[in-house]
Amino acid sequence: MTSAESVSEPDCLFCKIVAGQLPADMVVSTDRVVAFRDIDPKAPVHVLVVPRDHHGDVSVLASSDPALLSEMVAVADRVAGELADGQYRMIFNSGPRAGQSVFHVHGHVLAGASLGWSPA
Ligand code: D5M
Repeated sequence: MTSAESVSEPDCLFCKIVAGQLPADMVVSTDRVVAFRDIDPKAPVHVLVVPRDHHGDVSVLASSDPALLSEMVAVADRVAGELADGQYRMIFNSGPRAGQSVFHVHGHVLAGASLGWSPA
């Protein structure tokens, strides 16, 4: 399946970014994954790693296409290597109480600083 044939949802914000219907500050693009800067950065480098295909959250993706989840981690590693010193935190918010607001799976890649540890 090519990127032009990605599985998408019509009302999904990230599907629209993947399709080029909305702008984004892209940093990496592969056959199955894109990475673009978060609009509300929480670290000097804050990039979202997003599969082109629509999956609601990380647990759905882990069940349906674990190889794609692995590709997302590889892209996160590439982003941190290209934009920072290779060290990073990757976060998946799964569910509204965990802070998920966009229901197209995405990993937050935070890098470029010493990171604190205070999610609450
Ligand atoms: O993360 C969703 C993230 O998506 C949140 O950090 C803001 C970011 N966001 C929302 N709209 C955009 C656009 N248009 N470009 C880039 N980043 C965006 P969650 O874990 O679901 O809360």
